Amino acid sequence: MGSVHGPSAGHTAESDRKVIVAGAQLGPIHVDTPRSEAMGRMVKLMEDAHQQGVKLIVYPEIAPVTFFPRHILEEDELEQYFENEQEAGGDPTKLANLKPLFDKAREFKMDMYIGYAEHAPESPTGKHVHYNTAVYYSAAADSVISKYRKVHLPGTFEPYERKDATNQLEKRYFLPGNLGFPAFRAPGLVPNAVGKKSGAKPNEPDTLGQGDPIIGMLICNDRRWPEAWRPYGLQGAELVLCGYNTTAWAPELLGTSKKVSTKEKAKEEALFHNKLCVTYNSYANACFSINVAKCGVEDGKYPLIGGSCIVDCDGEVVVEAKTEEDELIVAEIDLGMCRRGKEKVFAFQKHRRTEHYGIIVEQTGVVEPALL
Ligand code: CDT
Repeated sequence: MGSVHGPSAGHTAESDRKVIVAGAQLGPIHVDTPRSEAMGRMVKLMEDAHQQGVKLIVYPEIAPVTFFPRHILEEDELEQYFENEQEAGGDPTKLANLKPLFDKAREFKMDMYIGYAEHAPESPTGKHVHYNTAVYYSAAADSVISKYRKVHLPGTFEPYERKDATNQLEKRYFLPGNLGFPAFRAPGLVPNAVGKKSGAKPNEPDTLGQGDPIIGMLICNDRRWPEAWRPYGLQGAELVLCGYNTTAWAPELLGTSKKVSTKEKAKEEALFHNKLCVTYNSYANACFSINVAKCGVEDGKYPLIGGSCIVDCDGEVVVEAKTEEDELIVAEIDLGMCRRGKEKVFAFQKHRRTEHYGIIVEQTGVVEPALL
C-alpha cells in the first residue's frame, strides 16, 4: 500500500507514488521533412529518456508531421498527414508510420502519449472520418489503453480571404472529438498500487489516491478551457497530459491589441497564456500536468511557441524547455502530493455548489443581462 493514507493524513512525508516522466518537445517539422527523419528524431528523444530512467514520455499534438491545418489542402493532398487506423485494424500500435515508436516504447517498457491526425477505424458513411487524436500506450498492458479526440477545435472551416493570413483549418479537417473526457488508470507506473484483487474498493477513505495513477488527456486548445480539465478533476486525475502546436503570430485567429502590436510581443503573450492555463488548471484540479510543444518556425514562415513544461499539483512549473528545438524535459514527480489539494482547498465533495452551475452546460454562447 502507498505510504500516504486517507483524508486525515498530513502530507509532509514523501509518498512512494513517484514516477520519472518526460516531455519530448519537437522542433519544426516542415512539409518536406521526410516522415523517416521526423520519426528518427522522436525515437532519439525516447532513447535519451530511457537513459534517464523515464517511465512515461509525452509527445506533442499531431507530432509526426507538419502542423498541416494551416494549409488549404484538397482531399488527395490531405490523407498523407493522417494515420490510417482502418488499415491498422483499429490498433494504433500497428499504424505503419508510428510502429517504430511503439516498438521502442515496448522495448524500453515506457508508457507514451502521442498525438496524431487519425483516419478513424469506424466509417459508418463509407467516407473518411478524421479526428485530432492522442492515445496512451501502457507498457505494462502492452497496448493502447486510452484514446482521446480533441473536443475544442480552434480556427475556421473556411480559409481567410486575406492571402497572407495564417489559416487554422481544424474545423475543416477534423470532427470534434466524440469520446468525452475519460480518465483512466495506468498500470505499473508506481509501486504498491492498491488493486481490486486485494478486495479494496475505489472511493473509500483508505483507498483514495492509492490505486494505479489516474490520468487524463487533452490536446492543445482544450487546455484553455476549464470545462475540459474539470471532468478529469472530478474523476480524481493526478496527471493530465497535453500536446500542442500553438501559433506565435496569427492576428486573424487571436485578434490584435495595442499590447501585442509586434511579433515579439504576440509570442510573449502566447507563451504567457500557455503557462497561465496549465498552471492554474493543474492547481484547481490538484493534478500534475505534462505540456509539450511542437515549436520553432515551420516551413520557413510559421512560428510556433515552445514553453513545454511539467507543472505540479500546486500550479508550480517544475521544469521548462529552454529551446525551440527537439528537447527532452524530465522530472521525478510525486503523485502523493495531489492529496493535499484534493482533500482541502479543492475537496469537491465539500465545496462545489452544482445547483448553481447549470448555465455552464445549458448555455453555449454569451447572453448578456437586459439593458438598463
Ligand atoms: N492547435 C491548436 O489547438 N492551436 C490553438 C491555437 C490558438 S486558438 C486560441 C491553441 O490553443 O494553441
